[in-house]
Amino acid sequence: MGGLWEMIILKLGGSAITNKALEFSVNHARLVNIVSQIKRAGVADFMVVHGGGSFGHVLADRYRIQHGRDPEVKEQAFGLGLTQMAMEDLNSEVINAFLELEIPVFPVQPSAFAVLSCGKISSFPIAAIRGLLNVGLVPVLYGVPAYDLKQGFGILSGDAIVPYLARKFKASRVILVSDVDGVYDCDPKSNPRARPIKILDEKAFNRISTESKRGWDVTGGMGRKLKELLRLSKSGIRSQIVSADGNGLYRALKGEKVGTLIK
Ligand code: ATP
Ligand code: IP8
Repeated sequence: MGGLWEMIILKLGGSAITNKALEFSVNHARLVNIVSQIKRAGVADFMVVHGGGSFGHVLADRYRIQHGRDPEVKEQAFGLGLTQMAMEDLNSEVINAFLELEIPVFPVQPSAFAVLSCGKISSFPIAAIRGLLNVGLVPVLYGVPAYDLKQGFGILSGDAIVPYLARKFKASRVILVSDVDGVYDCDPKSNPRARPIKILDEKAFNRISTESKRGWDVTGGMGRKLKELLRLSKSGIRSQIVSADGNGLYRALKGEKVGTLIK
């Protein structure tokens, strides 16, 4: 790594890299567009976290994994493994897309070491991630089902991993890639008259709606994401939400104020 620490954390939203309306379907065009822009921008120090989209969320919802161990849910323990495997399938697709463009990524599976307590991170060692960065690799983490001290197991969202890593690695910036080109005053997918928000602070957040039609999102959707990012901005780390289509990610990586800035 260079002398000046310019760590960027990129979250590839499940809404961007999968086809939400189709179970277990990767949006290859978007994935390739995202990775090409990262390559073109020539970023040096960064790590990637991706979400679940139509892979993890569908199964987590089916087996109610986010609420913890529940004897009422048929074959729930079996569902835990299936959810993890679905996330590994999606992670393989993401890893391959980066390797094809000769970006030296390395998959890091958080359920192997993360411990939750009531769905929140209780322990998440970062020695291996730091080491991988130091030898020039780009760690790629992802949302997973994970062991939980209080409820047996739960879901560790990529949206919780992102601020955790951002604080630990004193990230300079966080960029989230989505299937929308930023935050609006309500879901632009259900309201064509939704108005874009350029800068989102606490006050603006309290005036917008983050209700979404996506029935099987188990980790809180846009509302939870924005709460996490507003909290992060209080620690001095700014984030930005940009579209996975077009060249918004490239422009954001180059420092342009595209999409929505959270501060
Ligand atoms: P995943 O959790 O699978 O990783 P993601 O991080 O890409 O997905 P979602 O949690 O699906 O993102 O949130 C993005 C979605 O939020 C958009 O597809 C949009 O429909 C919805 N949404 C709801 N309210 C708003 C809003 N006010 N502004 C913009 N998008 C919104
Ligand atoms: O999409 C959730 O991660 P997220 C992962 O980042 C699972 O919230 C397994 C549902």
